Amino acid sequence: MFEKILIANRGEIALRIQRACREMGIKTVVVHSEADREAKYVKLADESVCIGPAPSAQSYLNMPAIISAAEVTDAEAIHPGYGFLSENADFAERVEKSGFVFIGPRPESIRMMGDKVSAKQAMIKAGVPCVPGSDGALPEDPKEIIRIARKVGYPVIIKAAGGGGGRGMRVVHTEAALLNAVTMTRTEAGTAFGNPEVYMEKYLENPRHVEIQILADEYKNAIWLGERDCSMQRRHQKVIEEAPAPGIPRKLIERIGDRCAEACRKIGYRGAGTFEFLYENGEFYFIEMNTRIQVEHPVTEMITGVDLVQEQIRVACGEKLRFRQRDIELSGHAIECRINAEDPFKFTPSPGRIVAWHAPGGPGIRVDSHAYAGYFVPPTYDSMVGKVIAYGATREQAIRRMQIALSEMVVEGIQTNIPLHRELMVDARFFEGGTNIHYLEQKLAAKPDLQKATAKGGK
Ligand code: MV4
Repeated sequence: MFEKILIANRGEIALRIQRACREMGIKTVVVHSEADREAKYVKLADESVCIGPAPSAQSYLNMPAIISAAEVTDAEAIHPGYGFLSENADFAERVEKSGFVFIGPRPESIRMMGDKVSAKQAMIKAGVPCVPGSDGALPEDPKEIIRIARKVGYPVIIKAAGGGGGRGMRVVHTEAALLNAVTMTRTEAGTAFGNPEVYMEKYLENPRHVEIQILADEYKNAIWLGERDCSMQRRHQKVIEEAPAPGIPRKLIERIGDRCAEACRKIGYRGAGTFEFLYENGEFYFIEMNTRIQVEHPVTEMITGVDLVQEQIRVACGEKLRFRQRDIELSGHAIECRINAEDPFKFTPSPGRIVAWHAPGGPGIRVDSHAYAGYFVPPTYDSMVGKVIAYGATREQAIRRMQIALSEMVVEGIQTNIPLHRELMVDARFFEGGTNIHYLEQKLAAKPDLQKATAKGGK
């Protein structure tokens, strides 16, 4: 096993990775920006290296600075967390060329999944069900594009090959609007991603967002660890995640999960990964694959008992997976509320000093956070200051426990979205389960005091 790992991230995930390392007896190096110098998780690490000023481009995205930090501290491997460089194939390659282990998939896998056209083609080939659409990238010929859209059927969605996570896409309802939309998406994609390639899919109007967690070693062993429902979102930012996904037939999910694991074997995937699906009218449709550990990984850990970060480290070190599919049993229900430093209903960021912090606890409650009373939330980064995860034998028990946890939690000095979570935990439609990706935005738009906020800050 590694003796020392460098953590190339910040905030709660830097602390989460540190905890995994400590449990495994691995020493940790945390790299940090000037803005994160005083954070407790930085001081908690065995070593820390300042890699630059607050802006990410000069610190958490600064590849030479991170690799130099690994060199001077004699770390053997680099864990990228999520965001920042976690899905940057060039970084993974440079880490390996410098003689370190990248704790994540091989660079070729990251590259394949980063290009949504090649990702989808690989999944079609591996037998994973995808949204009907163009075979590969759209051609130049306008007549061909019109023909493809007629075959797919309106509405269609035009997506950039280099996009993902909601960036670079456009819905088209009529043939009259088609070619202009394709041209605009191509132009934007060329500017934003350096790749003008676009593809077309049937637009699903009211899907849920359900994803499958996988783990694979470098010996073509691969397993899936249940699903997560991430439909409760606003502007592509997830707000609540849960596992299992309410009301979806187990047999169907098992079939899809097995396909995902099989796809991992076929492409020689290594590490943790997530297959993102849209789920509508009883069918799963693959859209993207994420090649990193995700924010919402704890809900999977709670229902499987598997420490995903530790397993990432083990398979990156060349160990064989310690689990077979039959060892993975899903039990109970877990819900995660992301706690953001923001206005709970206007969603404007609310950085600043936390003057009071009381984290909830008790049976089935897990809090993953780097925050504390006296912690300063920098204005420079993502507003997430932590996650509350509630586990219960049933979904009802998990919701009840989350209600209690949110009622106990105190954060003062900054605004947080805890009031929004308190409302959602008593929402009748959420309680029923199975709300789609538009539910939260529709609920917020229906609240009169929110329409003002939406009119001001909305699209
Ligand atoms: C779609 C879709 C409907 N139909 N594709 C948005 C993020 C990116 N991962 C894919 N996205 C979507 N792709 C087809 N063919 C609707 C979305 C979508 C969405 C998906 C997941 C979670 C939230 C979403 C919010 C708006 C749109």
